[in-house]
Amino acid sequence: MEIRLLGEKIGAEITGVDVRTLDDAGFARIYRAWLDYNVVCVRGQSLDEEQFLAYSRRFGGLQTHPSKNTRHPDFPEITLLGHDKFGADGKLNVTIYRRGSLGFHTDGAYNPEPFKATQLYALAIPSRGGDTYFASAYAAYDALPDELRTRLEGRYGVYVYGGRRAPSPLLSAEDHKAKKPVFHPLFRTHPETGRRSLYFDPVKILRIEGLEPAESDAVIEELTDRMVVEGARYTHKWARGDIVIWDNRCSFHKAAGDYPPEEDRLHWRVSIRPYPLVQLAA
Ligand SMILES: O=C(O)CCC(=O)C(=O)O
Ligand SMILES: [Fe+2]
Repeated sequence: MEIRLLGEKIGAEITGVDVRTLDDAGFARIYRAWLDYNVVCVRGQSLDEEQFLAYSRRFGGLQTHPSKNTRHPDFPEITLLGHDKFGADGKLNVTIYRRGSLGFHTDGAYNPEPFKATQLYALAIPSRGGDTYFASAYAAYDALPDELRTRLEGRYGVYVYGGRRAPSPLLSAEDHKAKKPVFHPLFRTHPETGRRSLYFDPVKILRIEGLEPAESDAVIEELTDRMVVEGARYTHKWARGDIVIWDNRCSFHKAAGDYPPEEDRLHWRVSIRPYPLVQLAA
């Protein structure tokens, strides 16, 4: 197995493994690389749904995503990305095409305990475009001006699915109404690495608790500008057979949303539960 850092501080590539036959020691190396580099790509895999789920479960339990209309019909823990992009009328479904491309974000901020990780498996990749951008939330925290960090210490962001925008068509109207805003501290300590990071998602945030609306909006804007730090980024260029996992506790990501819409860009996607944490053999 070879592990190679591809990006700046984050984003590692793993080659020379078959995740179907990976032993515990091999898995521990991948898991540790993932904690160190926040985003890890295992290249060249050839998996069916059961095999993808079995490998994903090694990172923790799986959580079914709230978007029911993009669930795999036979494997509800799998969300289908890019599938059924054209409606019966032949029109491009922009919600599917642009999913994840609205802005840098972290998955599951609308949950009381957000997903620990998201993992994608690439089934089909377009001839150009369709990258995924990543940025380190540790670096974002480290780079905050002292004044801002002091002002926001102990403050909470309030999040809901869809954030300040109109309800997303990915949720039914009922499911959307049932969603209660949740609170997360803006700065958090990673439960496995002990490192501090910025926890923020401009796509799902409603407000910063305890600030007047104008100040809350201004802080949201400022954090949006500061969440992606130069020198701590990784752009993933997909190949078919890639498995990419990212850590939602310490990184941000965004789909480029720019590939030729008439081409296929298909993934299976799973969300990993926050707890219990994985215990690795020594
Ligand atoms: O399709 C991608 O590149 C990433 C989409 C995304 O944001 C996600 O799956 O959480
Ligand atoms: Fe996402």
